[in-house]
Parts: sequence; structure tokens; C-alpha cells
Amino acid sequence: MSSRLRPPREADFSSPLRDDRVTARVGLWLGIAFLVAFLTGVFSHYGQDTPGWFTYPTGPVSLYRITQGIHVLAGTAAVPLLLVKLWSVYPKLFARLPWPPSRAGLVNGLERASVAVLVSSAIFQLVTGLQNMTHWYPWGFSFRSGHYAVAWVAIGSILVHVAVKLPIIRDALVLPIDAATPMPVAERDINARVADPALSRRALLRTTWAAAGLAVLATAGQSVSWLRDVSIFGVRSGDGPQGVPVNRSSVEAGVTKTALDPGWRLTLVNGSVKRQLTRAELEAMPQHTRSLPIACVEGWSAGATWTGVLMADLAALVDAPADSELFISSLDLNGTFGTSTLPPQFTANSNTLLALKVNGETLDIEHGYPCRVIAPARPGVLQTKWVTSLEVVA
Ligand SMILES: Nc1nc2c(c(=O)[nH]1)N[C@H]1C(S)=C(S)[C@@H](COP(=O)(O)O)O[C@H]1N2
Ligand SMILES: [Mo]
Repeated sequence: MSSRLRPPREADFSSPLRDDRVTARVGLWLGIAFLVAFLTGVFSHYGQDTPGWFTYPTGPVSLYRITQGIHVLAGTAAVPLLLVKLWSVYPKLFARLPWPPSRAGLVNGLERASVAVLVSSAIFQLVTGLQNMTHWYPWGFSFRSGHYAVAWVAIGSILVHVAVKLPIIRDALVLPIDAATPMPVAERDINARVADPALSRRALLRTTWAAAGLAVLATAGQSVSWLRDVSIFGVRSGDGPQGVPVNRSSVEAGVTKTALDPGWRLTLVNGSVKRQLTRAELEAMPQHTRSLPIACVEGWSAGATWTGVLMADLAALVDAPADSELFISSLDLNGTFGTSTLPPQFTANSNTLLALKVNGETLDIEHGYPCRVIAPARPGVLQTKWVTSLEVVA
């Protein structure tokens, strides 16, 4: 029977580039990329959904800019690494399960099931992460809960996979990359085409590292300004008004009229103590200028100079201590980002402002006019724009 008419067998794939030495080396860096993305991702999740035992730090001011930039770059580098790794092992899909059923067969079946979980969770993380960067949400579930939950599945199945394969990985990493394949001839299908590779394994690895490096460079410009020109993947690398990109616009948030209404007031509430301030009254208070980045969960970030009122000074106006927790509301009633909570350590921190200006100019409506929160080290999603009220949380 012609070999074209039957499903492929593992032995049909005879490229000497598909080798444990390639798989293990690419897998090592893929594992590192996933571990880095996992740790920075859990940090990001806790920044937005802080568990009681965790006090989110107020510095260094660029903390989230760095951790989330690394998160997105690690995920980006993982894309070519995962593709090459899957290519290097996919003939194993056609390996036959041992039959009749045996203990070894059961172990083999379980191992394959765990690899299926590993591969699908890894692909899910990279695809949803890329979709988040490009604001494309074709699914019905919440991005953040889905990406967070599957992160644990992915990292768990990576740990299991590494534990199971450790002896093979160890052997493969110490073997010189381009020495002849030490596989007994008897294990090869004699009908298999003997490939004469145009590419050495070392060259394949170099190409893989270069692809990962290029993907990183092409994305990094959304956070590193001097890389902006080469960053074809940097989704938010363009400028917004006043030199800062815009995430949600005033039109999307439905605030085009309310934000410019002269009747706007900032309401401060501490139990039964209440005060209302006009923008002119805010401008008459002591003004402070701070250099702080906006760092979005999508990975882009931009530094800016903000001028406004200290949060602690506003708390004092309604007799609240500097370390009060504040619930912040905005004119943006459409989305989930229209409110936020400012933990006590941020209200007390002298880098936390209710900003009235950015880069020396009155805030553009796209950046939150009449006023917005700007706090150090926090995810951009909590830097609430178009603020209307600050309530002390009892
Ligand atoms: N009221 C409100 N504030 C908001 C948002 C929002 O959707 N509504 N988006 C947040 C997000 S996700 C980010 S990254 C920053 C972006 O601020 P910028 O548009 O001024 O760069 O604003 C935050 N503030
Ligand atoms: Mo964001």
C-alpha cells in the first residue's frame, strides 16, 4: 500500500531537527517565559483584586510599568518558542498507544492527557493575552478571570510535564546539539525518507531565539519610547493628546457632555461629613507636581508629569485621616472601570494625586478632565478618570 493512503506514523517524520535536544532547549526557555509571565501575572491580578493578606506596595513608582511590561514581553516571546516546540514534537501525536492495555499503556495515556491539557492551556493563555493587547474580545467570559484561572492550569501542567520528563530533559541538555542522532537504526522505519537537513539543529535554535527576540523588540516599544519606531506590534505605540496614549475615550465612556458641564462638582464624603468643590476651588488648593507613569494591563505604558491636589489633603477636608481608604466614583457609568478603591497606603502617599493637569496643560477630556486619580506603582485600570466623588470607606 502506498504510504500516502494511510495516516502518518511517528517514524514517517524523520527530520533530524526534530530531536529531544531541540525540544529540551526550546522548552527550557519556554518554561522560563511562562514562569515569568505567571509570577508577574499573579502580581497584576492581586494589584486589581487585592487579597486581605497582601499590601500592595506604593513604590517604586514604575513598579507596575516594569512588571506588566515584562509580563507582556514574556508572553510575546513565548509565541515563537511554543510554535517551534510544538513543531519539534508533533509527530508524537501519531505514536501508537501500547495495546493490549497494560500498566505502561495507562501511564502513557495519562501522560498524553496531561500534555493535551498543557498544550491547550498554553495556547489559551497566549491567544487571550494577545487578544487583550489588541482589545479584541470575541468571547463571552471575563478576560481577567479566564486568563487568571487558566494560568494556574498552565503552570501546574508545566510543572508536571517537567517532572515527568526530567531524565530526558537532563540527557538532552548535556548532549552536544549537532552531534549525530544517537538513535539505534532498528528504531527507525526503514521506509521513512531520510532527510538531509538544509539546516543544522544549531541554526534552527538560533533562528528560534532570533524570532523570539524580534517579537519582543516589536512589542517593547509600547513601553520603551526609543523603541517605538521599530515596534510594529506595539498596539498603543502611537501618541494620544498631551503625549499620553488614551485607553477608553470620552465617547466610549459616555462622558463627552457631563465632563465639560460647568455644574460639575467633586463630592467628598466621610460618614455624615460632606463637601462639594468646584474645579476652581481645587485649583486654589496647594498644587503638587509628580512624574508618574500610566501603565496599562495591556502592556503599554507612558511617563507623564501630573499636577494636582494631594489625596491626603482632600481627605483632611472632611476630617478623615491621611490613611483612609477611599472609594472613587466617576462620570463613566458604562464600564467596569468607572469606580475604584484607593487603599490607605496610597491615600497617605505623597505621590498620590487627584490630577488637574498633565505635562503642564489642563487635563484633556480624554485623560479625565475635570480631574483624575494618579497614584504610583498601580495598574492603569485603577487610575480613574472623570472623577466625581471620593468616599471614605468606614
Ligand atoms: N472612568 C474611567 N477611568 C479609567 C478607565 C475607564 O475606562 N473609565 N480606563 C482606565 C485604564 S484601563 C487605563 S490604562 C487608564 C488610561 O489612562 P489614559 O487614557 O489617560 O492614558 O485610565 C483608566 N481610567
Ligand atoms: Mo488599562
